[in-house]
Amino acid sequence: MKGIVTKSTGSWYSVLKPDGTFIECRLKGKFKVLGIKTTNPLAVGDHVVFRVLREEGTGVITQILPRKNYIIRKATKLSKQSHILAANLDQAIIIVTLAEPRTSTGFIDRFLITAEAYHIPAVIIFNKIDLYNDGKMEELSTLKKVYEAAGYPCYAVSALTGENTGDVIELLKDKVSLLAGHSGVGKSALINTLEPGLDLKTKPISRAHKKGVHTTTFAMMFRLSFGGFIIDTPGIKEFGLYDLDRKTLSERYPELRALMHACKYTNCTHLHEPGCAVKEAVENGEISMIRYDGYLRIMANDEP
Ligand SMILES: Nc1nc2c(ncn2[C@@H]2O[C@H](COP(=O)(O)OP(=O)(O)OP(=O)(O)O)[C@@H](O)[C@H]2O)c(=O)[nH]1
Ligand SMILES: [Mg+2]
Ligand SMILES: [Zn+2]
Repeated sequence: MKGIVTKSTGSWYSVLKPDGTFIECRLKGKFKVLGIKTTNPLAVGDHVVFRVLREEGTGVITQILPRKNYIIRKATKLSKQSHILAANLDQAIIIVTLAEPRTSTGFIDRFLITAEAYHIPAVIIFNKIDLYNDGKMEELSTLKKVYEAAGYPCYAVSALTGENTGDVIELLKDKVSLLAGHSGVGKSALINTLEPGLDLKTKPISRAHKKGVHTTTFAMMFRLSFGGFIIDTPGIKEFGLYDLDRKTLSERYPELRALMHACKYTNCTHLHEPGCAVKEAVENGEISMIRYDGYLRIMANDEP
């Protein structure tokens, strides 16, 4: 029988069967998928073949079907361990906030770079807008412009008041979407607002550290009543780039990619070469300084 992995905790996987019910399964033998070294051979969203053990009422996964795509990260920038967040996605959504816990543009960019590397459409949702003062609202409008110009749809919502969450329903409808972001940005709270029946656990951020307290502890996929699936994930602190290649990094920036053919040198790194169309576009404001600075920082040294 075929099914979809909706939850993975240690050695057990919840698998959604075609009839809409779930079965707890174990994995049979050792699986090496696509030769990627990861801490998890199977991820939420994986399509699998399983066999039912009648007596136990559980199942054994015997095969992982080919993945349409997947999104992977390193535990930290320096870590050798990598982790598949989810597989077979229609879109990857990063939830961020300019309130607490604040998300840096560096973190956003790393997420977007990874989504680009795996050709998964990425979206940014700014949450907790009910807490933004005038200064933060201005900052929001600047960042929205920056990322929309780069080609990423941006939403600004409040999971608390429900403001603009109707637009998010349109975004999610009939798609498989991943929600990722720092702990405490409101991933689970947003899902609860969109689908109140789920009643996912949420917790206030720590007053002392102004950070989330890692309430969600494993990734889980839910069916949305209005159509589609959503994957809630545990908060992540850092988004380490798996398989970073500086030679092709600029191809992971849509707005740089669009200009690179106009550079004088075909192997232009857009750092210091003469006749660089990217640098020119940064200088005349067509490419955002925030994005270009972030590109320089990753190129320079903060990755192994
Ligand atoms: N004011 C305000 N608070 C919010 C909003 N969204 C979420 N929160 C609060 O932020 C806290 C953290 O929300 P969670 O949904 O638990 O955050 P999470 O991203 O799922 O965190 P982890 O599961 O730890 O990764 C909770 O106290 C929420 O009530 C919002 O739009 N406005
Ligand atoms: Mg959560
Ligand atoms: Zn260039």
